[in-house]
Amino acid sequence: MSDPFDAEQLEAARKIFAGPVAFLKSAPKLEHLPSPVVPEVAFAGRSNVGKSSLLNALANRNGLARTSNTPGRTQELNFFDVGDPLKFRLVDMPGYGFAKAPKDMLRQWRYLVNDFLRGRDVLKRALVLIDSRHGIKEVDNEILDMLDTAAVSYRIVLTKTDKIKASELAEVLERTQAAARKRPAAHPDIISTSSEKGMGIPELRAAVLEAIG
Ligand SMILES: Nc1nc2c(ncn2[C@@H]2O[C@H](COP(=O)(O)OP(=O)(O)O)[C@@H](O)[C@H]2O)c(=O)[nH]1
Ligand SMILES: [Mg+2]
Repeated sequence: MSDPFDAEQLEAARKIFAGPVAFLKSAPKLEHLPSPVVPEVAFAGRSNVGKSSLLNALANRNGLARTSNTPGRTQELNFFDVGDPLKFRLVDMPGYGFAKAPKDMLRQWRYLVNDFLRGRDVLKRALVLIDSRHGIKEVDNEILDMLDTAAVSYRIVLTKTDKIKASELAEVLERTQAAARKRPAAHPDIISTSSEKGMGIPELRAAVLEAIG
């Protein structure tokens, strides 16, 4: 499955996320970014992949990141402060890949995400969410390419694993791992999660902590 994080790492991560986690701000444009004072870990994924649910599960707080069924209209980077004193930030990146997105919106997404990935020195890692029912799709390859090109290290995280059988999960895991091994900036190990069942959440917390060093 995922990396063997030891008990100590899992406990340290649990403690941090049991403490203060608070929404800081939304940045629709790069000039609205908060000052880069602490390390950041970004979450990316296609619209409806379960990103908001996973952020809520990570922080153990229900209304932190809004969950909804209406595919993302907003093209913003959302920043969350973790720790008091502030230790690091989580960045909820705008979703992609929803049907009927106007060309303008796609262009705006591309600029915002690309500029952020290339210019953000404090960005330590990205976690790219992939729906376990589908695996990596064509729409996901663009963000993976952007991350590889910008040399931002990332990990692939499978979501909604409660929706598939164990045999299907093993199969998608293997396929996704094989794809990750071909990508220069990808971590070779995949984390399987279910926000619904709480599966993989301790490991994901540990992966965030590991990323910020
Ligand atoms: N069964 C199941 N449903 C999930 C899970 N995570 C998210 N969902 C559902 O998938 C839909 C999209 O979730 P959301 O977190 O808003 O996705 P986002 O668009 O990526 O932020 C919602 O209806 C969630 O309730 C999960 O782990 N298991
Ligand atoms: Mg969302």
